Amino acid sequence: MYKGQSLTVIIPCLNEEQGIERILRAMPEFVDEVIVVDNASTDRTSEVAAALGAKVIREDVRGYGRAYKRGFLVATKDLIVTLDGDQSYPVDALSYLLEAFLHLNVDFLNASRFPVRDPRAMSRRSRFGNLVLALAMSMLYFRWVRDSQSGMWVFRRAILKDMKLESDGMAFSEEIKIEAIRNPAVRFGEISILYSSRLGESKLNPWRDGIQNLWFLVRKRFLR
Ligand SMILES: Nc1nc2c(ncn2[C@@H]2O[C@H](COP(=O)(O)OP(=O)(O)OP(=O)(O)O)[C@@H](O)[C@H]2O)c(=O)[nH]1
Ligand SMILES: [Mg+2]
Repeated sequence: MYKGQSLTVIIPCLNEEQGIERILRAMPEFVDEVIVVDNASTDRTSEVAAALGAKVIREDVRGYGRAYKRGFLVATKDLIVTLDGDQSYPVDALSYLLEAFLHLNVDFLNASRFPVRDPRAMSRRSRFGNLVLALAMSMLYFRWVRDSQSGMWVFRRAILKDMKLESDGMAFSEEIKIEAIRNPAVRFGEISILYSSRLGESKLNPWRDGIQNLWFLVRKRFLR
């Protein structure tokens, strides 16, 4: 519970046994519920997460978006906070994000990884790709969002009922932001956080996911 708001943290994980341990050990006391969504990891992600008190949900179909949609069905608290299981997003910035969320009086707060302060945290190629995706999203949806691909958000669980979330893959991250900015009843904000290099192996396929996400932006804008 944080200033009267109960809190669910959702973390999608595919083979993140190192990261998830560090994150869960650092999870602040005020978090009411932690859900780890695992798509058949072959390492000890589930065991580690369960041992450290998280509710572990198994989803049989792979995919980042798929994992989130499953997690949302299980979440029960007022606010949902998300982050990756690889320790790249700052779990110790939770109270800072919640303060900003409450102070800005928004319904969806996006944690932007930019400007990237640690050059090891993100390759130049990824920085360039992220800039292209941010510009494309802003032009297509008429709203400047610096980090369309950030995996850390704080939002009211109640806004999910008006969202049409279809992506099962990495495009889910931009899709949830589009659904938020397209709804005039949802107040959207963005602030910077400190992004670090991940533990464990990346699940991102930069070219494939980058092009798919760009195509997804166009398709969602014109075909749906
Ligand atoms: N449950 C589940 N989680 C996934 C899947 N794919 C990726 N993830 C998780 O989603 C998060 C984001 O994936 P990452 O590999 O970190 O992608 P990224 O942050 O864009 O790339 P990096 O900068 O290399 O970390 C991580 O916590 C992954 O474990 C999946 O198919 N199922
Ligand atoms: Mg990551």
